[in-house]
Amino acid sequence: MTGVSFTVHAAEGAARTGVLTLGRGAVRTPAFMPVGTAGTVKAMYVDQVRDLGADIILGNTYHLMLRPGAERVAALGGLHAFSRWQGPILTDSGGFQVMSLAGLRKLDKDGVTFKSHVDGSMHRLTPARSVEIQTLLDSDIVMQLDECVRLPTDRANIERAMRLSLDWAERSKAAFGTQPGKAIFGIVQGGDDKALRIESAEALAAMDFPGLAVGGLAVGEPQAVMLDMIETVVPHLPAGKPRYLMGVGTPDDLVESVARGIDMFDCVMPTRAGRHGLAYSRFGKINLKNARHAEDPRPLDEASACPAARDYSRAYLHHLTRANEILGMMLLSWVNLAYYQELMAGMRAAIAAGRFADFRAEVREGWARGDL
Ligand code: PRF
Repeated sequence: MTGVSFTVHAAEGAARTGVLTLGRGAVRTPAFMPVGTAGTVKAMYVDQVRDLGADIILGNTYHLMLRPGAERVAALGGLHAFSRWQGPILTDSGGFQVMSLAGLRKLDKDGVTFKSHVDGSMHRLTPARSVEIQTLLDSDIVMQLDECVRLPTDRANIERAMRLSLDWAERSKAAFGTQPGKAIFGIVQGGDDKALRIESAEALAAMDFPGLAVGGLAVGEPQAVMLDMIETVVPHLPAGKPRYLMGVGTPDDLVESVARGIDMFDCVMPTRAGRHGLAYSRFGKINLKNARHAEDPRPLDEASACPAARDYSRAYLHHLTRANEILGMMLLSWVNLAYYQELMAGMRAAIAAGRFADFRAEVREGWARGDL
C-alpha cells in the first residue's frame, strides 16, 4: 500500500520487534492499542495515553455509527480532530460488536442487520458499508468485516463463518481501494480447527493485505488452545506484514503471544479492570476492593514511572474504589495502561537486545511472586 511500510528490526525465535509506518505516524511493535471504543479511552485524557507511549489507539465502527454517527464525525473533521488524538487510529469493523452487544440480529451472505443497543433502531452493516464508515471516521487501519463465532461450537459453524469472512475480506478490500498512508487488514478465522485456520490464513495471505489479524480467539477457549492456534497460524502469515491478535488479553497472554510471533494487540482489559478496582502490575493482578488494602499506606509500585502507581497509597485507592469515586477509575485505568505500555516497551527492548527469553522468565517470576 502506498505510504505504508513494516520493517522488522530484530527477532528472537518467533518474537520480533519493528516499526509499522502509516501516514499519521509510526507504530513501534510489539504494540498494545488502548481501546477507545466511543471516541475516548475511557477515564483517560488523550495526552496521558500518548505520554504512556501508546502509538496507536482503537476505535469501534459499531459504537460510533450508532452514536454520534459516522457522517457527523466526518462533518466535524474525522475522529482525530473530534477526539484530539492525533496519532494513528485502528477501527474495528463492527461485526464482532454486533454479535456481542446488539439486540435482535440477522446475518446473511451480504451482511448483518441488527437492532441498536442504544435506542432500538435498525441498522445494517455490509463489508462495503463498514469500510465506508471507517473511511468517514478517517481510520488509519481499517479492519475487514468478518464473523467471529464463540467457542465451543461445531465445525460446520466454524467453517461457515470462516468462508463467509473470506468472501467479506475480498469485498472489504475492494471497497477500501487504495488510500495513501492507510491500510486495511484481513482477519483470520477458523475457530479451534487447525485445518480451517491454515486455509483461512493462506487465502488471506494470497489477497495481499498490508497486515493480517488473527480473530476468533479469546472467545471462550482455554489459553492453551489460543496459543496453539497462534502457533498454527503464524507460519502461514507473510513474515513481512504485521500480525494483530484481536481483543487480547492479560499481560501473560501478551508475552506468550509475542513469543509466538504476534506484533499488535488491543484489549479493554486494562481500562475495564481499572474501572472495577483491579490493578495490573509487575506483581500480578491486585484487587483493590479487598479489605486487606484498607490501611495499607504503601503505593502499588514505588518504582513505577506512573504517578498513579507511585504516589497514591493502596488505602486511598481502596477507599476510592469502594466509594465508586470517578478518580478511582481514572487512577487505576492510568496504572493499568502504564503497566501494559511498560510491558510492551520491555518486550521491544528485550527482543532488540536478544534477551527476550530472559525477560519472559523474569516477568513471569514477578507475577508468580505476588505483591507482598
Ligand atoms: N473479529 C473482529 N473484532 C474482534 C474479534 C474478531 O474475531 C475478536 C476476537 N477476540 C475481538 N475483536 N472484527
